Amino acid sequence: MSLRIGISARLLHQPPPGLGLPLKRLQFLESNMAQWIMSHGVAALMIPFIDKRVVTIRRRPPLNDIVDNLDGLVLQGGSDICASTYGAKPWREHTDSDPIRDEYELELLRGFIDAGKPVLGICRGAQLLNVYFGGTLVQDIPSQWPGAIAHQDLDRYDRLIHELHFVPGSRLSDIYGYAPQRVTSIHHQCVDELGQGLVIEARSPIDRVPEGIRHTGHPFVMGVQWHPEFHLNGDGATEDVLDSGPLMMAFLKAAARRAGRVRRLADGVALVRERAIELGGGR
Ligand SMILES: [Mn+2]
Repeated sequence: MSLRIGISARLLHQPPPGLGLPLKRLQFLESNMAQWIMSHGVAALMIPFIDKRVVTIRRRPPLNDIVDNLDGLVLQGGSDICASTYGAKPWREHTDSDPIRDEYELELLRGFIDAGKPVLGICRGAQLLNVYFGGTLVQDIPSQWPGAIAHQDLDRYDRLIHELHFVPGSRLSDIYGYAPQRVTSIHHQCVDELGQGLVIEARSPIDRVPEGIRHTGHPFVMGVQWHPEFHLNGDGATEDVLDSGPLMMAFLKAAARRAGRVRRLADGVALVRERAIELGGGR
């Protein structure tokens, strides 16, 4: 059976008029994300959000059941993380943040990290990883990071591209080498104080804005600030950008390794038999 990769949902609590579902909450998966994962021959499955405050939902599967059925987690990008989620005051009165999604994704993260399964956070997902491990965020790069280059342009969207350098000795440099790369940039927040056990893997070279983080105590817990899934549009919008394939392959290799370990443990009898054959010098 192919690997199964869970993806956290983007939440739309109040869909705009015209979508045909007024007053209904939507959860969605951005198409490029599904294509990026499934083009590697594995299944991508969105893990829906369940509102614990809705009393009519009497039973929901425990988190462990969901995690047991999946081999890894990808966190989609999206709205800002609430400043209160990491104990900060919001940088302005009205922010594009969603405490419900924070709570939902932090719970998923806990499940996958506790189970030792690989996690890949994209954009907001990278920031959420930092917050999960106790880190903080720069809430608005343009107003709070002197000398910062443009990391977001609402008109150009995924056509905004900047340079990327990998940190010496990083896992990303193992995957990609040290040549300067070009990546999409659609964010106005970034990692500030690093969470416990995390290291910076990549930076935007001109302003030193962190663009990749990794946890050193887990086989594969990584966050990238760019959008690898938008590097495959094939429409000429994102030419000469970093190849997204090797990053997905590294993530999936970690997922396969973790899944293999579990299978061997579950199938102890077969393992013992294999060892007996080896010891007996049968082969
Ligand atoms: Mn950027």
